[in-house]
Amino acid sequence: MRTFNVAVVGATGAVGNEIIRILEERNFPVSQLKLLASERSLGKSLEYKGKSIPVEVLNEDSFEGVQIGLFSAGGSISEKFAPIAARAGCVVVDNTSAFRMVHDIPLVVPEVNPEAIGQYKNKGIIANPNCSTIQMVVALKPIHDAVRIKRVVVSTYQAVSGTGKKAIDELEAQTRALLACQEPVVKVYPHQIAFNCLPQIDVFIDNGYTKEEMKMINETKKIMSDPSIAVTATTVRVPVFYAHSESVNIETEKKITSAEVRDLLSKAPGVKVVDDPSQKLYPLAIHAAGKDDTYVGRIREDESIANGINMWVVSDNLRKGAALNAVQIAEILIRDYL
Ligand code: 25A
Ligand code: L14
Repeated sequence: MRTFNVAVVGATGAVGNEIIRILEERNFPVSQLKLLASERSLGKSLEYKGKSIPVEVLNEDSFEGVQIGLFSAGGSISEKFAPIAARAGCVVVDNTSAFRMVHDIPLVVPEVNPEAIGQYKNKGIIANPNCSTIQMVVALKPIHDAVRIKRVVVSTYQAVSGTGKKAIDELEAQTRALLACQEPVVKVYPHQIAFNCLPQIDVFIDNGYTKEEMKMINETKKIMSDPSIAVTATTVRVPVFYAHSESVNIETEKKITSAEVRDLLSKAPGVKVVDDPSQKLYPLAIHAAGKDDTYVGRIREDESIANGINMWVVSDNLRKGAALNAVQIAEILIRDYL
């Protein structure tokens, strides 16, 4: 079997750690695994397939002889180092927002637009979408193909792990402090996250939306190759560690019943329908955490309009929302192109 030299950039972060686990679980054909992070991680080692691999400091020579680079060390690191890696002949799958809306860089969810991967040849870079967008389009695609989606109204309930390790630590520390009647320390988020909901993810822009909301709007159109789909989003941080939940309201061109949606989604790749109100069964973040699928439930017709559907969509934001999607892209890349 052919094997590949793979670099993980941001290996010590929340997403990087998950990438290493998923390469291992899926038996990705790795010949040499290179773990890259900043000077802060120098001296650390991480486990891969029972072996301890030292973390190296990312620099301009890190990509010699590397065929695939999986990046999640933040947008500014990708802006600088992804083109350097590409010039060294390494194909980059980038988890940050740096290149997602660049017209000749493909933005890929394998269940939705795997054919776009071939466009990696333009710049040597493939962008991985935002976590909230990925799980939503996995559920939307089969419905769009069947009855064309005209408009989507989505509200998210996002876990803190999306922000990285420091946010996971902050939710834990604030929860402990408050339960011990102490003052919570607020550092990562603009307000206390423990026992609270924050209707702000990323920064605000001039139109009153946040950048996270605009990512969902713009990325959905690009991945579905349909700029005519109207999307509006409200993204909310909730005190959950792992897995994002979303309330998704859809207006379709042709009528579709909730039974038909249930049937379509139960056959869709990457989706599991969990939808039995009589048994109080619906997707939950605590069940989706650590899993690969996108779970859909609470499927019902929107009785306020002629052709509408409501559903509840849950997936692990570090897995399908980031690391797993990136590794799935790399699997198609080596199977069809490298
Ligand atoms: O800039 P963005 O795009 O908004 O991204 C912001 C953050 O989102 C996460 C990731 O956080 C990123 O930093 N992220 C990225 N893509 C994501 C996605 N698709 C995503 N989250 C969800 N979905 P993270 O904490 O999970 O990962 C950070 C990793 O990046 C490495 N890194 C940072 N600067 C680097 C670098 N690598 C190379 N060169 C650089 N200049 C970082 O390694 C980590 O692997 P590290 O060595 O800097 O950190 C190791 C440990 O130290 C902690 N830490 C981080 N910053 C500080 C710190 N400790 C002290 N002071 C700091 N300033 C980390 O928590 C880690 O445990
Ligand atoms: O655009 O803080 O991929 O939950 C994903 C995680 C943006 C921030 C991205 C979070 C990031 C988001």
